[in-house]
Amino acid sequence: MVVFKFKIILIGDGAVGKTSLLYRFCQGKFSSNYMITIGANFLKKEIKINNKDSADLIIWDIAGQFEKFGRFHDTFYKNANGALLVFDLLQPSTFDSVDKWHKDVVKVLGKEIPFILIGNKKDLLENIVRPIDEKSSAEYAKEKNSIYIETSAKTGLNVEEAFLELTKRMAGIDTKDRKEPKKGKGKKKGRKSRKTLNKSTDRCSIS
Ligand SMILES: Nc1nc2c(ncn2[C@@H]2O[C@H](COP(=O)(O)OP(=O)(O)O)[C@@H](O)[C@H]2O)c(=O)[nH]1
Ligand SMILES: [Mg+2]
Repeated sequence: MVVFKFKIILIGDGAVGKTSLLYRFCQGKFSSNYMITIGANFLKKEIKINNKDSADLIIWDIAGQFEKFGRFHDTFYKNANGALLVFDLLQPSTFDSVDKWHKDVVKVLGKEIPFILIGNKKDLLENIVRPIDEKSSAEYAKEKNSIYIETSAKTGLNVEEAFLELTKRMAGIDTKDRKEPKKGKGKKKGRKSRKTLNKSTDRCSIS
């Protein structure tokens, strides 16, 4: 029985739906009002990986004014274990930025971290021709040893799945080289000693 602790960062251009994905994952809701993230919000959420393991996730959401590349990114990325790299399925320029975001993380952290490529706002794709070829997104993800998932923060489609898939990858679960967190570094906690996260300790600072 393992309780992992992971920091996840939500990255991608402005208005692709990062805050909405977080809001959906955290509260199961969607708001169509444009939400500008002020500062860097984060929330904690416990997720069950399987009937044996779970993870305490701390998910960081980058602020609108810092979505442009700059020095602040160092603080935001620090100690991140994984990332959801989000683009808007209707805005090709946001897909063009994906590689810049990927490179920025690798440059700042000095290493690759697990990430999932997210094409968001799938609900808006009905009855229109896709502006971004699905194959290009899947190929980009595969090239980087990752996977591609299409989500909708509005309907909730694949949102939990995306976080779960990332968590499994960070934990090395379902892969041959499963990484057990090291003992004595506060990363592995027994069920008994672990403080259970509940609504009052969850922090969801989005309004
Ligand atoms: N239809 C639709 N709109 C979305 C979706 N996700 C986000 N939005 C809208 O897109 C806009 C930008 O979303 P936001 O979460 O603030 O993007 P962020 O800047 O990346 O954090 C808001 O008006 C959201 O309501 C989605 O899955 N479907
Ligand atoms: Mg935001």
